[in-house]
Amino acid sequence: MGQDQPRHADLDAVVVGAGFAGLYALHRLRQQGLSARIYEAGDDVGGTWYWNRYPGARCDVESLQYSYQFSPELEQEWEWSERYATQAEILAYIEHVVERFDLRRDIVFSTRVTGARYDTPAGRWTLSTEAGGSVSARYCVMALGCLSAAHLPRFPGLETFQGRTVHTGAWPHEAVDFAGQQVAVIGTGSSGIQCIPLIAEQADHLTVFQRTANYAVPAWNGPLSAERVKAVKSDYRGLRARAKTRPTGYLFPTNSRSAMADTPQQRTAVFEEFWRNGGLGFMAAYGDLFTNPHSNAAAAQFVRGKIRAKVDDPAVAELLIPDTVIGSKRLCVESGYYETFNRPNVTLIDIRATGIECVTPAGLRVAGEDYAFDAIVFATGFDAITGSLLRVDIRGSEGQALRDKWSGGPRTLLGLAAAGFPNLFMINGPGSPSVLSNMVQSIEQHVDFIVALIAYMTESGYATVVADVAAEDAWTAHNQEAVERTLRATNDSWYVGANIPGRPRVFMPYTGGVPAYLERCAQVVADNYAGFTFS
Ligand code: NA7
Repeated sequence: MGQDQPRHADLDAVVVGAGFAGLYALHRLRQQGLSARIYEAGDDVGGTWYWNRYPGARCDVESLQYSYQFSPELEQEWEWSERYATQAEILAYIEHVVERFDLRRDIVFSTRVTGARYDTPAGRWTLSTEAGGSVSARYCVMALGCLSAAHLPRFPGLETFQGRTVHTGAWPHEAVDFAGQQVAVIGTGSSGIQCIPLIAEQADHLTVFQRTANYAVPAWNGPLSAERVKAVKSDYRGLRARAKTRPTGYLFPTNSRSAMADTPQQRTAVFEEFWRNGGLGFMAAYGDLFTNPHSNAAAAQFVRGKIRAKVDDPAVAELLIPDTVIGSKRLCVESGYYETFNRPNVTLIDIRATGIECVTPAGLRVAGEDYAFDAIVFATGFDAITGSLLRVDIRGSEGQALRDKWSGGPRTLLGLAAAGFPNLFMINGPGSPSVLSNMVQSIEQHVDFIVALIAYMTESGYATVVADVAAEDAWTAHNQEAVERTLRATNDSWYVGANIPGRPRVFMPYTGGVPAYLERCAQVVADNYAGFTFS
C-alpha cells in the first residue's frame, strides 16, 4: 500500500494477515456482504506456513483435523497424503482454498501494517504501513498468528558473522544447501527438533547448542491409508462435532483415569500404548497428567527411559533428558531426533549454564571456546501469542497504546476483544484456547463469533462495540484461576513469555479447554453479548 496503492477508505473491514485466520475472515466477511480486504506482510498467502519452510517443518496436529471445516465440499475433495502434513502440503492446501473461494483479489501483499489507530469521532480504524500508506475501515480484524513474530535473541557479535544465518521462522524460499558444511543449530524446541535430523543428513558436521532439553514423543508419521481417509470422510461432521467435546478441540484416544489409580506395571503398559500411538495425544494417557504432579512425574519418568534407550552415549542421553514437568513446555513431536545424536557427524553442546557467549566472524564462542561454522541456524522460537500484536502500534479510543495496556500481561475478553479498543477483534488472541487447541478449528470459531457479532450490530443499528472493563477483568482473572489448577505454568516457556526479555510472566492461552470456552461464548451470545457495550 505504497504511493501506487489505492486508498480503501470505504472498507467495512480490514483484516491483517493472510494465514488460515485472515483468509477465513475475508471469506466470511464477504459472505456477510461487507467490503473487506487483507493486508499481508509476506509476498503470498499462508502465514505461519508461508514463513516456516525449514527442512522437516510439519504440523503436530494430524492433517485430517488440521484443516477447515466450513466447507464440506472442500473437506471431501482435498486429499492429505500423510498423517502429519508437511509445511509444503499445508501451504498447497491454503493456496487451493484461496483459489477455490476466489480470495486473492482482496489481498494486498508485501505490505506490513505497523500501526492501527481508532478515530473515535469517525468510528473507524486507520491502519498505517511500513511503506507509509494507510487504509481505514469500520472494523479491524487482527489475524496475526500466535507463532509468527520470529524471535532472534540479541547475541553479541551477530552482525560480524561471515557465514550464513537463517531463522527457522523466516526460512528462505529457495532450498538452503548445507552439503559439505559445518553447521550450528541453536535451539531445541519443536522447530529445532524437526530440522536437526534433516540438517544432520546434509551437513558435513552439525553442532547442536541446547539450553534446555525438551520432551519429544514419536510422530510415527507415514502415508494415510485409503481406509482411514474413507472412514473420516464418511463422517467428517461427526468427527468435527466429537472434536469440539475435547479439551484440545481435536480427537485422539484418551483415558480419563488417574495415573495414581494404577500400579507401576499397569502405568507402563498404558504409557506404552499411548507412546505407540504417538504425537501430542501421549499426554492423554491419563486424565490427570496436567494436574497431578505424581501422575505427571510418572509420565516424565517413562519418557526419560525412552530417550535413554534411543541414545547410544549415556552422557549425551543424560543431556537430552529434561528434568521438568512434562507438558509445561509444549510437547514436541519427533521423527528420528534422538537417534540423530548417534551419528558420528553430530555433536551436542550443553549451554544451560553458560549460554552463547557471542557470535564471532568465524562462528560461535561458548564458555571461552571457539567453534567455526559455515552456517548458523537459529531455531530460537517466537515472541508468541502477543508478539505479533504488540509489534503493531495499536491505539484505542482514547489514544491509549495496547502495549501500555498489556504492560503487566495481556487483558482480553474471550481472547478476541479488548476494553478501550472498539471494533477491533483478535483471532486466537491471548485468553483463548488458541495454541492449546486445534488452531484451525479455533480460528473458524472466532471468525464465526465475530461475523455473527457484526451481523447482530447491523440488525440492531449499532456502529460500535467494545469490551467492558469489568467483563475483561473477570475473564482475565478466570484465565489465571484456570491455569493455577494445572501444572502448565510451572516452567519457563513461550506460553508465559519467559523466552522474551522483559515480558511479564503471564500464562497466555486459555487452559479451561475448548468445551468450556465454547460454552462461555455461547452464553455471551445468548445474553445478547453480555460483556460488550454497543453504541
Ligand atoms: P521454542 O519452542 O520457543 O524453542 C526455542 C529454542 O531456542 C529453545 O530450545 C530455547 O531454549 C532456545 N533459545 C531461545 N533463545 C535462546 C538463547 N538466547 N540462547 C540459546 N538458546 C535459546 O520455539 P520453536 O520454534 O522450536 O517452537 C515454537 C512452537 O512452534 C512449538 O512449540 C510448536 O507449537 C510450533 P530455552 O528452552 O528457552 O532454554
